[in-house]
Amino acid sequence: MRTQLKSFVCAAVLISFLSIGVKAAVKTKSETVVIQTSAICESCKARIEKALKSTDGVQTASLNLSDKKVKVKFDPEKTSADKIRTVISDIGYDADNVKKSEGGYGKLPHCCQKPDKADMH
Ligand SMILES: [Cu+2]
Repeated sequence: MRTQLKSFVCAAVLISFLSIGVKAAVKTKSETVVIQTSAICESCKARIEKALKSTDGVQTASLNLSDKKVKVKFDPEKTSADKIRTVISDIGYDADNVKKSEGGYGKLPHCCQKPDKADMH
């Protein structure tokens, strides 16, 4: 009788641990990354946020113009911080150590083009 009770308690504890584990797994399907961009103005902000929000796996994206950092919440099963940097680079902005793509940069309005220091000579 005692052994039965013991194993019942063990099973109950195990089951509750398992369900906590499952809940935790569901919760961690969201990661946040903060990326330094080369945005300049409101329309840069809108352009970057729009491109990110239409990227599969991105949940939220908000760019702060005072430090030009974009905070992105994403599902790590669908996308990654590296892919997100590539999206930003493709539309013409630097993203951390990923340099802007020339193609994307050329399509930006002039006021939104921020030349590299090396290009200014
Ligand atoms: Cu701009």
